[in-house]
Amino acid sequence: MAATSRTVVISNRLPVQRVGKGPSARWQTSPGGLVTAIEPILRRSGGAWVGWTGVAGSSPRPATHEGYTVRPVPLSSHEVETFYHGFSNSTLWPLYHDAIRTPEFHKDWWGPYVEVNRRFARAAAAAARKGDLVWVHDFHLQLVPHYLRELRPDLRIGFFLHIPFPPEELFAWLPWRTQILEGLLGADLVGFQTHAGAQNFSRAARAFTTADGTDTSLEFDGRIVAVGSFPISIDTAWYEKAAADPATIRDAHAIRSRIGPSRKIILSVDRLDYTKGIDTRLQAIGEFFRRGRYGVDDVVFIQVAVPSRERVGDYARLRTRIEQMVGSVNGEYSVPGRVAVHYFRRSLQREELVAYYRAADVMAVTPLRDGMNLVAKEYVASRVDSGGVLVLSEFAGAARELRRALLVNPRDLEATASRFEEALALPKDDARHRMNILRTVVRRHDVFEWADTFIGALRRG
Ligand code: ADQ
Repeated sequence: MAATSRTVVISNRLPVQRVGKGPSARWQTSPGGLVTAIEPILRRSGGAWVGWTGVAGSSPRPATHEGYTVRPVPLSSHEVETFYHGFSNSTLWPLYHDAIRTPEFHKDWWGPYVEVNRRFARAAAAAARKGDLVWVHDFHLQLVPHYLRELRPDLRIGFFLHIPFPPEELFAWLPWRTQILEGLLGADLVGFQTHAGAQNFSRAARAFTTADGTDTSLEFDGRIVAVGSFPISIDTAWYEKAAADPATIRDAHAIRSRIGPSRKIILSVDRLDYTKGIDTRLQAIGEFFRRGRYGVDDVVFIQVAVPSRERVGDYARLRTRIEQMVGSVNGEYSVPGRVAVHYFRRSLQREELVAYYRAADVMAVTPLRDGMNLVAKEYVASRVDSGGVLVLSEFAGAARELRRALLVNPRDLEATASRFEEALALPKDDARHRMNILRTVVRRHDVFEWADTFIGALRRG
């Protein structure tokens, strides 16, 4: 195995869970997009994955799993509060998503953010061999490139941001804006979901640091930092296979017959997060039924939402608000035996999700702001029958690639309700044509191509 070809991946959460106790304890891969894409690279070339287990307190020793080293980084319960729920989820997350919620700026969250980033950098420095490629992921770890370069100038360091990078005027709010930018500029390659994200970053770097250059190449501290867009994707072949499985087709039929075979289904699937626009979408659904072109005998709206970050106040309030709104739309429009909105607050198995995707006539993916949004791509990949219509927010990164979806401004409730009507009435040929074009995009650009392109660009420099 060539020493230069190894990769060290750093993400806030490890892609594995510790199962069992005592001597029989072992690591088990948790299913997810990132690990699906990156594990094959690590398996092929060896390397390490550095991250937190998700449990506060001391962490297990590094161990070998699937041909690479799993290196846990411990977080204390105070750091979980300040670094994770605080600075990551209550400062950076809202700020980077157009300040949909007001970001909180607290000095006593910043210190732990710095300290945890330094710890991740030290763990990565210990895991990496001379000449390894290092790939740092996401907003929790934006200082890692800088600290890692201090410790290990021999490494090639890449950074990928999964969420949007905000426009300069918004980013300027951050009291620690220069430190964050200098943290990122420690990398050789900084990648974003969209061209706009890359451009926003380069502009902010020129405005708030000594970096100089173009939107794709910055000179900083005597080095060149490449900047680019690398839209993430999904394991398209897995979704196609699952969607074509007779058991999935049976499950999709079962969902339809339970709903009422003559009724059309509008479906949404989201993490329960204010960026996903679930409450705004419910308002649009209310408007849709109010207009009366379609009633509950014709259409049902299904919202599947998996709870997340419930320790953060905004999320707990959002959940209450959504549940009140579901009640309100149903109170207004449901009739005996015909509910306007089905709301499932739970996580579904991936195979179950695919059955819902296959059952849905219209998929409503209407986040207020989203780095990419993989649900949109999963829906398209699952429509091996070329059926279904995707209604997609202009403010999801996915809208840059999935241009033949019915695009919508989710804050325009009238326009969103009209898009739902249009989607339901779209002539079959037009719908199939659009879906086939979307399918070509997700087949050509899957998550493996994404990872190879990023690693290739990092290696080339
Ligand atoms: P998220 O905002 O978490 O991540 P998103 O792209 O919306 O990511 O994907 C969510 C994933 O969770 C999808 O794979 C989906 O199938 C799954 N999921 C959602 N609801 C579920 C449910 N009820 N049950 C089971 N699974 C469910 C961030 C950024 C995104 C970016 C991704 C990847 O915010 O913009 O696309 O990272 O870079």
